[in-house]
Amino acid sequence: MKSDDYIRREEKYGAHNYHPLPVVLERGEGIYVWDVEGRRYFDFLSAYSAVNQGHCHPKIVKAATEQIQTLTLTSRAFYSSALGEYEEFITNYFGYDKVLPMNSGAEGDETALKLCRKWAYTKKGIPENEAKIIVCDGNFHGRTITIISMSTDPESYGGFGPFTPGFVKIPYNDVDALEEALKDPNVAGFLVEPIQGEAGVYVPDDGYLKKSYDLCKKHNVLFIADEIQSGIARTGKLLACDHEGVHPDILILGKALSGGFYPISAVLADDDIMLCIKPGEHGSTFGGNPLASKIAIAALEVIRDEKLAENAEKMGQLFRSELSKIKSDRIKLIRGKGLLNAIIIEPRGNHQAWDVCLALKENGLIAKPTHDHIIRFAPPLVINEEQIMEATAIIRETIEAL
Ligand code: IF1
Repeated sequence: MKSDDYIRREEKYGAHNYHPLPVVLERGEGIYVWDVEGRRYFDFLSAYSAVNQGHCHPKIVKAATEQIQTLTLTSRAFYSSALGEYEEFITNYFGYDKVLPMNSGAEGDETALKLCRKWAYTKKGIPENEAKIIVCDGNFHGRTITIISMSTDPESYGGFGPFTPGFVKIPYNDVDALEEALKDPNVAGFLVEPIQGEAGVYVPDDGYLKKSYDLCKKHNVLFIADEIQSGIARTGKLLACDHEGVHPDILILGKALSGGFYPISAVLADDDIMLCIKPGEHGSTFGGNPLASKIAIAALEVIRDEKLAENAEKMGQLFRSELSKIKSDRIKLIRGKGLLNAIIIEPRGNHQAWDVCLALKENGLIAKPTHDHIIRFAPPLVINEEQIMEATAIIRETIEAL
């Protein structure tokens, strides 16, 4: 079978909820993936930052293989020998009392919302069913009904109503708007992405997170950070909040928590918040299973042992400085932090970000447009200097040839 055959088969039997770039991948190693014709590509998406550790990292493969032959799932009806080890490891790693393990990122966000509401009624004293959570315009937290109820993107929420109430939407990167919204005594939490991914790698002003955190403290409101995409070394620190010394009240992790092996998400908080949820009030069949526990430990060890945050910082600076040398009026702006970057394309005729991504693919680098005019560049964090130079040369030649 050729690429076209694989594509036609997916079109025929799969729901049409995606519009993938026409490349059919079958193998990955480190920063590279190979298609079914054997062509190699630089992976500049990293599965939306889920494979920060690089594809099929041998240490994670080893941990997963050992555990998959031993015990994969017990359910939470019983204890397992692996879960406690993982819970101790991850809480020490991020500096929280407790963790609540889930699977997808959306479940992590849902868990954080439920935890925040429970805290509002049992600790803050907000009247039952009155709690509000502040969210930001342009947010992306996943695809469930409650999460799209927070969305301001018609593509995400359109046609899927009725929606979950209890959210207040304010502009992102706007401390004054937050201060105003916090005047409502029924506000329980502020949910924010430290860098907005889907919005187009939108980096807020320096100080935004710290000022927001301080305002939340002043009003006894929980600061909830969705670090599913920005966390786990992607932006040059372990967490994007670390750039401003902010320790969120509730931290949501996903994606690279598994190194791309398996859907693993986690919500971290201290006891006064986490213990608001009692036995039987929340959970999932797969969350915290032995396989996930061992994979997540290995994935986080790789981040630490290979100093991937430091590498993301260094390689990110090199990447942006190389991109800034491109002589083309088609690039309007380069922005990002660490190895979470984007370029804003000046559209010309029918040539949009999508066409640039098609041309990049032909030249051996795959990346994904977000909106019509933005291309996100987020390679695995194991990338080295030589590979950055090679990849930026591809990007330069592609864009200069347009
Ligand atoms: C898709 C974007 C990335 C996320 C944050 C929660 C979730 C995500 C900050 C939900 C998921 C994804 C999912 C992916 C596209 C994608 C994405 F383009 F939409 F914005 F990464 F940049 N919080 N992000 O970014 O996690 O339930 O998917 O595990 O195909 O929808 P999930």
